[in-house]
Amino acid sequence: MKSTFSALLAAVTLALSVRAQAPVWSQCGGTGWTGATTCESGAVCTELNPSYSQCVPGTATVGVPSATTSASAPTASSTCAPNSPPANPGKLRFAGVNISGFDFGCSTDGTCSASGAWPPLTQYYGMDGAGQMKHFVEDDGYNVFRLPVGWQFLTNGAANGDIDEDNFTEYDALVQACLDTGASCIVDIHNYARFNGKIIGQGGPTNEDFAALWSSVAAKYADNDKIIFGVMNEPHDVPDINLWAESVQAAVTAIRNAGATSQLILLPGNNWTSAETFVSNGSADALNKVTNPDGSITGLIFDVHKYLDFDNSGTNAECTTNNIDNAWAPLAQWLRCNGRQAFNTETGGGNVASCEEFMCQQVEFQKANSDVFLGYVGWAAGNFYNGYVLSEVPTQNADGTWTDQPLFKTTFLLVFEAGSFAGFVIVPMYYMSY
Ligand SMILES: *[C@@H]1O[C@H](CO)[C@@H](O)[C@H](O)[C@H]1NC(C)=O
Ligand SMILES: *[C@@H]1O[C@H](CO)[C@@H](O)[C@H](O)[C@H]1NC(C)=O
Ligand SMILES: *[C@@H]1O[C@H](CO)[C@@H](O)[C@H](O)[C@H]1NC(C)=O
Ligand SMILES: CC(=O)N[C@H]1CO[C@H](CO)[C@@H](O)[C@@H]1O
Repeated sequence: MKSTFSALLAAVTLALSVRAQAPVWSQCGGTGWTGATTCESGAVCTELNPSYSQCVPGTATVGVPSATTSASAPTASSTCAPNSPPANPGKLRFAGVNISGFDFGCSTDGTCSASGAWPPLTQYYGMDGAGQMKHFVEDDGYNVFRLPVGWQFLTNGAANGDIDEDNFTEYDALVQACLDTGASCIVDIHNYARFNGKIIGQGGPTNEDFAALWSSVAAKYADNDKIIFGVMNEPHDVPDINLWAESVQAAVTAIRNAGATSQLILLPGNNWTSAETFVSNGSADALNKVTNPDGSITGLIFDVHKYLDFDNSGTNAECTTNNIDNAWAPLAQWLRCNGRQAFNTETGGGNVASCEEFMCQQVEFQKANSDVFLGYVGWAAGNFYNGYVLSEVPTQNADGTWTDQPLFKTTFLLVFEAGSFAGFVIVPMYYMSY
């Protein structure tokens, strides 16, 4: 009887352990984790931080419970090392918001209608983007703004690098207002890898045209180390990723040769710069070959976007994911293995509870992996009206003070603040839940 029971127990245990094999890249341990703690063949459960262990590709002993794997780096037989985040990640280098307006009228085929651009500056009859940025820095402690603008606006419609000085003066007023706050300022060409429907270097403007644009723009800001050059917003449906990498290379070379030798440059991949498919889509390998003129990769940072709604479109109020398992964890692994870093320059959600929860988890994960993630920039403030689903536009009160949108005030801000977890008193539970 006893032996029969033992055999049965063994069989049950075996069945459980077989069923408990987690697929590669999925969670396999961490604070409060009750799911599978062993990984399927070819992956090893690796502790990324005390609250999150993950199945990482590797040939180390399969089936070691995360509890005994400890915080040490994965065994030498895994595909790369080191692959664990720093023990004391500190805080993210950047956090901030997009200040939208000069990009209005730009559609996803790279057509930017002249009548659409609307400077988010009161002197040009827009909203008070300068005041918003000042508030975000002085009252909230944010330190980066992304300033989207259409190529057509800068050149007054020309598909080359001939800057229209009158139009540039308007855009530069926003850049200078940003710089005046002491923050870093991302100059973002918001053209989806295109100009009026045609793809740069693949039927549209040549790489030389694109380089000329960046040469002109970079020359304006070559002496300012607070400027970050965002090569292109959200390339998508680009047929040849390797040709696109050549276009990006042309921009990088132009920026550096214009005298902007030390600033950060953001390199965008295909599929709307999706963080989720940056590696699988081939963007990572293609853009990993882009270098500075001296052959180094100093200051070359991958640009990735990720929204939290069900279709990653950033058009729905409700959030359905923290993007950790599908996007941030595998991307962190790839970046670490390849000695690279990325910057999440667009993310966001509605000002609702689901977004506060998931955004908090996403940003906390990024912070725990701040060796490979520079930070995040929320979408969006600037010229949006309050009814806009992802509005992070603060409201100015009668006494001149500002009131932030809920998501921006709670989730973004509290997570950004230095190592302290005090903020989670106000947003409880989220930290522990992944
Ligand atoms: C350039 O600026 C002028 C003046 O604001 C504006 O009328 C024009 O539409 C701009 N050009 C483009 C292509 O946006
Ligand atoms: C990458 O995504 C684009 C769509 O943006 C698609 O056309 C292309 O086939 C994808 N490439 C790979 C390797 O998945
Ligand atoms: C683009 O990325 C999204 C997730 O961000 C993914 O669902 C979709 O399949 C990707 N498309 C391609 C063509 O890779
Ligand atoms: C997700 C999102 O808010 N996308 C916006 C990007 O910017 C354009 C304007 O350039 C908006 O129309 C989109 O809604």
